[in-house]
Amino acid sequence: MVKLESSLSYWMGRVDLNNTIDLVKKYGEVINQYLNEYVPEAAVPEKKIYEAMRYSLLAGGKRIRPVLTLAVNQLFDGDMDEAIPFACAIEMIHTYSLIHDDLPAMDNDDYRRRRLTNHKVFGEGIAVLTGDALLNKAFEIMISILRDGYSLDRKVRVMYEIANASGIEGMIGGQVVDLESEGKFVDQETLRYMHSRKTGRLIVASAVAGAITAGAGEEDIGKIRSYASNLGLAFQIKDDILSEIGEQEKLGKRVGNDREKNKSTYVTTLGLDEAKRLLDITTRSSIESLESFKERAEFLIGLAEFLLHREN
Ligand code: GRG
Repeated sequence: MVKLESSLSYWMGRVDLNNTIDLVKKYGEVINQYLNEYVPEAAVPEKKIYEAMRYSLLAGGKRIRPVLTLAVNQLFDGDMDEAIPFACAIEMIHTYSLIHDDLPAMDNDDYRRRRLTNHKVFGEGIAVLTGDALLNKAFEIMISILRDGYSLDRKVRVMYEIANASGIEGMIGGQVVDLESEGKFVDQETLRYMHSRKTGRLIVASAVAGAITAGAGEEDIGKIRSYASNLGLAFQIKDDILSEIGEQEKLGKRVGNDREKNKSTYVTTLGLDEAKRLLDITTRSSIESLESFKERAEFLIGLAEFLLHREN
């Protein structure tokens, strides 16, 4: 366990990242097992859609969002079984967004998660339907557990968080701003607006889902919301840095795409050094929100640091 200290800078670099990585893997394995069961292979005339869903869903993403849900649930001593369906639903929504984002009508990418993109393998029609099917499945799963186990109120609240974060006030809204910004100079404020919706809101919903399923109080939910919103911003800044100077082999997708498409990113807007500085500040701010949880927050602190140093 790490020693307690109120100063944030004390925490940075003191969490054993190997422990963090081990736990990310463990949570990730649980998620993979459930995803595999939620979307099985099927010997039906429409088996292609199952195949296409599994192709992208089980392609080995980092599972950061569902891991956050489970980890926050555990921080508040929740029952992990109650959080798993929501964690899986979130990963399905995230995967649908990646499939649609890769389509020729959007980012037109050939590689994702170290594989050819969904439309490159199954064709654009099936890829559109695969995204739709994953989004639908996510809600089917959440609705199917409404009557099981603990409080209906809490579950409905989690569903609302997830639906709102994925919709026009969240991911889709941010994606629209992104599409409309192509080829234009975008200032830092607009970048923040866009990314807090496009990437940030689902990351916040993932963490908040963990807190609500565990029955956390409002003040604690607020702290988790603040942690995750800075974490989401840091995640995006890191993504922009990796898109510029990452290694394609490690990233599993092409590098330099954003610049070629004339997209404004934290790197093109601020420059690489300033983007790195902002990444550091934002990561520290995220960790700061966890201060009152003391050593119980060790994994979430490690996760923020893990994302700061990630190479994919
Ligand atoms: C099409 C409705 C719609 C939305 C698309 C999230 C998104 C909105 C597009 C993804 C484009 C992109 C590369 C965004 C940058 C941040 C991001 C979400 C990266 C991918 O998430 P990771 O790194 O991916 O968690 P893995 O594969 O590890 O799950």
